[in-house]
Amino acid sequence: MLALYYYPGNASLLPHMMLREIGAEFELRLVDRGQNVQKSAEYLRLNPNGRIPVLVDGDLVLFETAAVALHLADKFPQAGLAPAVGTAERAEFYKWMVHLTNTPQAEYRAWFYPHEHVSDEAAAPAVKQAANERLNRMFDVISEQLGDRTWLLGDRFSAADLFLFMLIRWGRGMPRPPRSLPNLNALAERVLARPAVQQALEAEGIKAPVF
Ligand SMILES: N[C@@H](CCC(=O)N[C@@H](CS)C(=O)NCC(=O)O)C(=O)O
Repeated sequence: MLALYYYPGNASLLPHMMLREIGAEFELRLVDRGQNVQKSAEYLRLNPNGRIPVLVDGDLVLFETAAVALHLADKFPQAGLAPAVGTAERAEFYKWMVHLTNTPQAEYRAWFYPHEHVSDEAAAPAVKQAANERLNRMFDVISEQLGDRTWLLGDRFSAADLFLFMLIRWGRGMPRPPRSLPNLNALAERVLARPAVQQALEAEGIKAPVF
């Protein structure tokens, strides 16, 4: 049995969209951030970092979004969310999954949680501003790499596109939202048009404008 611990629009959206693409049976379990449930003793037993998401797959309890995504891609190869192991395409897929998780996703922590990066609260706005500038440069590079290709891997859709879509969405409140880069906007529109993505957004209560 698969269960995904989620909060609407959080990093759990990536595995959620994947589960819908796969057509797997799964249970969605809300982690009520309004009540800080991600820091409760019960949740900390699943993820000692107190962060969302967690995937439970039978006896397996997995945290880290990218690890969850790679596991789902491997467990359901018929869904085609990752290229075959050992191919050059698979290597490119790893590159994007790792880059997206350890570069823009990690940088968003500073944008959304600047207070975690300062000992003096007065410095938080400067941290946020610097995160904004770094994120802009990261999205410039991703946009340039994507070019006018349909997906990050070229003609082939993969979980990396869902990941990028989620990160583009997170930036909708930034001074220069990632969607203002035409290549990124085009990719996000393509992802948004997918029925599985529509289902995931609807289940999480996410309404237009999505990004
Ligand atoms: N590296 C972690 C980061 C997860 C993360 O930062 N999740 C956010 C939501 S998008 C969260 O749990 N925030 C609540 C908190 O930190 O208390 C992952 O990818 O799973």
